[in-house]
Amino acid sequence: MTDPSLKTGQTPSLSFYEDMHPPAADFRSDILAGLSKPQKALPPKYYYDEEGSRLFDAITEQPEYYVTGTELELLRAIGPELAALAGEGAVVLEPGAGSSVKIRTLLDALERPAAFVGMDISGDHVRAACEELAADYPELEIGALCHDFTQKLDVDALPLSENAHAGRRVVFFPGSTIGNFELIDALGLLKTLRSWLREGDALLIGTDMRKASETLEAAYDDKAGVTAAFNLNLIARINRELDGDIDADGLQYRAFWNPYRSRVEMYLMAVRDMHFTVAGERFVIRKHETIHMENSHKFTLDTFHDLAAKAGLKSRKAWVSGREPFSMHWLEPAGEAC
Ligand code: AVJ
Repeated sequence: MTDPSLKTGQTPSLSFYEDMHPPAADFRSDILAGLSKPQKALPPKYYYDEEGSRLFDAITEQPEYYVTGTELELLRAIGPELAALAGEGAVVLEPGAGSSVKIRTLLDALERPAAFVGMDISGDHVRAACEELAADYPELEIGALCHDFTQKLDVDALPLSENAHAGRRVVFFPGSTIGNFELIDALGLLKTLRSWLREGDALLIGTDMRKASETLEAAYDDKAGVTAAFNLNLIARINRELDGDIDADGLQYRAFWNPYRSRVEMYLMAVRDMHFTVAGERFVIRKHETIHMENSHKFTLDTFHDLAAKAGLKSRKAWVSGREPFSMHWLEPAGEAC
């Protein structure tokens, strides 16, 4: 399981680095499959190449995109309550370790946390992020895992100290990333996160909430056009990496609030008929036909608690931001998942 060249001791700043060898994503076949569907669709996980990650960071700085700022503000405000719930010596695990400002806010709020374990599908990414954290938190035991959260994970088997294993586990899943998944997959992911918890452990998860459609549609289609560029960047990536010839000028970005499914849906819409080739395969998109790019589900406290309950998680405490409605949930295992 452990890459012998990366064992403890050879990575001085980290307590451990383990590569769990997540199944490699196949960009080519995923894109071709998506473009072949009757409703064309592209998987949002491919947004985040270097330029895509830069564009996403730029989205979080747009005045209309309240999500990131609101969550951070809320996390800061509830710090003392989180410290009380977690107690001393907690172990924080973060799947998709990305936003170091949020994890730092949490770690700073807690009382002498024992350990942090970052996980990401990109080994390089998680290792770099955790090493940076280790430089600033010398007291903390820090491990990095190259792991995909759809894979099995035995947290008891992680090479943490005995002291850390004894601490309360807090799985941290901020950003309303859960909202990106179809509800059935969100449920599956919650069950997976639930399976990492013992009695007394917790899942701390951020979920964006339903609000006025104007606010939502502006947040996902900012005036400066950064979200549009973020979507069109995936088209550029397909053209570059899969020898495609999609004319991005013939595609317009559209985001709308679907109240019936409680989500913002994002599309690229063709303004005229277009024929194009990707990886040697030919496609046609008709005028006004769309490519479904992404969903961002929004919850109420009740709808999220109902979903969590189906995953065997009960709410101990929820906080709602006073700015734009955004919620943080402290969930604990409740019996078995159904
Ligand atoms: C990263 C999934 C939380 O849904 O708000 C933002 C992604 N896409 N603007 C979100 C996103 C366009 C974002 N998440």
